[in-house]
Amino acid sequence: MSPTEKPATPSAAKPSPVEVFKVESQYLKGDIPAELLDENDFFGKGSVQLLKHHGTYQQDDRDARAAAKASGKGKAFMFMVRSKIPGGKLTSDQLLAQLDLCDELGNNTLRITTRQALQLHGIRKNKLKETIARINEVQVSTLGACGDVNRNVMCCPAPYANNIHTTMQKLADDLAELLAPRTTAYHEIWLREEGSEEKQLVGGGVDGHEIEPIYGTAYLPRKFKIGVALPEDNCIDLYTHDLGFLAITEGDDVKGYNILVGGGFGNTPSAKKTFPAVAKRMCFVTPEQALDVAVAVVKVQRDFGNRTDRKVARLKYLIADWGIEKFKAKVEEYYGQSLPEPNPADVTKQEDHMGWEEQGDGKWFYGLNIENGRLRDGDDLQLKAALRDICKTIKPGIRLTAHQSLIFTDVEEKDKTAIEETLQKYHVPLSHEISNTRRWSMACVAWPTCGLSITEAERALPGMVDQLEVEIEKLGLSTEQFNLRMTGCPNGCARPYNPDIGLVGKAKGKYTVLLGGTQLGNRLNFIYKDLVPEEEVVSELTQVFRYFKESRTADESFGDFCHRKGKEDLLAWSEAENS
Ligand code: SRM
Ligand code: SF4
Repeated sequence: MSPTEKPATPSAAKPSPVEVFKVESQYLKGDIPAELLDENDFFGKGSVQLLKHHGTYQQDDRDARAAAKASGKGKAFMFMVRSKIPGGKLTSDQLLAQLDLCDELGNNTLRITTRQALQLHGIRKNKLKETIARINEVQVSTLGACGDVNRNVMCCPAPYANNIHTTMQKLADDLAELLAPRTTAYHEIWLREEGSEEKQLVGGGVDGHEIEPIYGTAYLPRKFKIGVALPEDNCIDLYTHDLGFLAITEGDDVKGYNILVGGGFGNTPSAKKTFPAVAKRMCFVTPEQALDVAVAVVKVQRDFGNRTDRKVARLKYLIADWGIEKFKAKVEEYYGQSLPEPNPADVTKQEDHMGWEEQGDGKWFYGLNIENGRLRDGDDLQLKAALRDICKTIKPGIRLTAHQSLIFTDVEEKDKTAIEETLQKYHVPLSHEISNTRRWSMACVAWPTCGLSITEAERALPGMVDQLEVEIEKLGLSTEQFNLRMTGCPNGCARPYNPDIGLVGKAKGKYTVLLGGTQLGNRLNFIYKDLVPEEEVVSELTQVFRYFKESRTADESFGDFCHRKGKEDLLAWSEAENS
C-alpha cells in the first residue's frame, strides 16, 4: 500500500469526542484562530485538544488553585509549550532563545524532557503566539510535539564523529520530517503576520489524504513514539517506544535495523484493560526500507487502532489484541513485501554520556547532569546563567539526553577548562561530583503544572535522593548503579516501569514501589509494595538494599537481584526485618 493510498474503512463504532474534534477541525485549525483573539485567558474544550498538536497544553498553577478559589477567582490559566527536537540536537543560539523565552514570557525555568525535548511553562494565552513564533524564528518547531501524531523522535545523542551515529541521527531527522503534520494551520495561526491575508484551507480529497497523505483528517488514534538506538547503547530506552529502530552495524556502517513495536507505559491501575508494555521484536529492515516500513506501521495503527476508547488506543493494545504475527502480516501487506525475522542482536548496555569524552574528530563532548531536567537559577546554583555564559562565549553544539540532561559538543581541547571553570563559577556541580544515585535518577514534572499528577515527583525526588545517598553510602554500595525513576501518576512520563526502581504516585502522598527492572530497559519491573507513604519510601528501599548487599551474586545488578528473588521472597525478607 503506498503512502498516498486511502485507509481501510474506519470502524463503525462511535468515535471518541477527540476524534470528532480532529475530523471537524479542518486539519487542526478549528476555533483556535478566533479563540486566540478573544478576551478569555483560556481556550474552549475542542481547541484545548487541537492545541496539543501544535505543541501546547492548557494548564493552571495547581499550587495557586486553593488561594484563587478562596478569593473567589477562577483558575489562572497558563500554557506549557513543548518543542520537538529530533535526537535532542540544538545549537547554542537555539538554547539561548528558549532561555530568553522562559525568562521573558514563562515561569523563569526551562525543562529538558525525558524525550530529549524542551518545555516552557507558565506562558499566558496572550503571549502564546509570540512564544511559538520566536521558537520558530530559530528553526525549532513545536508542531506535533504533543497530540495524536508522531512525537519527538529520540536518538542516541552522543556526538561521536562516525558514520554509525551520523546515519542514526539522519534517520531520526528523516522520520521526524516524514511524519510531521503537513497542515498549513500551524503556519497560519502562529507564524502569519497580523493583518496579512488569511489563507483558506481547501481541498483534501474525499478523506483528507491530499493535505495529510499519511495521517488523513483524523490523524492517529493516539500519540505515537519512535526511537533509534544501538545494541551497545540503549540510552534512549528503545523498548518503551511504539516503534523502535535498533541499528545493526558492521564495521562503521549501519547494515539495517531491527524493528521493535508496541512499547508504551501509560496505564490506569483501576482499568484492568490497560497496562505498561515493553516493545516486541518484529523484523529486520535495510536502511533503504526503514522509512517506508515506518509509514506502514503508522498506517496500520491509523486504520486499526482503537478510536472509540482512548484508554486502549495506543499501538500496544492493537498488538496485544492481534498478536505480533498478525500485526507483522498486516504491516507487510501495507508495505507490499514480506520482512525477515530480526537480527539476533539485542540491547546489551545503557549509557548516559556524562563527563568528558573524545568525539573521534579531535574534539570533545561533555555530558552535564541536570537534576530532573529543570534549568533554573537559584540563590546559589545558577544553572541558566552558566549555560548562557557557555553558549555565548564558547558556543558549543548542544544535545539533550533521554535522561533529562545535556551534552556540550564539538569542544576544542583548549576550551575544556573554560567550560569546567564556568560551571564552577555558577556553582553547578560537575558530573563526576554527582553521586551515582542522583546521576541515575529522574522524575517527571508532576505538581504544580501537570494537571494529571496525583503526587509530587520532580519536587520530591531530590530530598529522597539526599536520604538514599546516606543509606547507600552506609551500606558501602555507592559505586553501584541503581536506576531510579519517579512519576506523580501512573502515566509513566519518566519511564518508571522498566528500571531497577520505579516510584509511581498512586494516592495523595503515597507511591507504588516497583522493583526488578533492568538497566537494559527490556523487562518490566513488578509492584513490590503499593500505597507506601512518601516518608517511608527510603526505609523500604534501604531494607531491600541490605538484602541485596547480603545475598547478591557477583556483578548482579539490583534490578536483576530483585527479579531473581521475586516479589514473595523480597516481601518475606521485609517482614522478617520488621518483626
Ligand atoms: Fe507524558 C501526559 C509530561 C514523556 C506518558 N505528559 C503528559 C502531560 C502532557 C499531562 C497531560 O496530559 O495533561 C504532562 C505535562 C506535564 C507538564 O506540566 O509539563 C506530560 N511526558 C511529560 C514529560 C515532560 C515528562 C518529563 O518530566 O520530561 C515528557 C515529555 C516528553 C517529550 O518531550 O515529548 C513526557 N510521557 C512521557 C513518556 C516517556 C517517553 O515517552 O519516553 C511517557 C511513557 C511512554 C508512553 O508514551 O507510553 C509518557 N504522558 C504519558 C501519558 C500516558 C500515555 C498512555 O499511553 O496512556 C500521558 C497521559 C495521556 O496521554 O493521556 C502523558
Ligand atoms: Fe504528569 Fe503523570 Fe506524566 Fe508525571 S507521569 S508528568 S504526573 S502525567
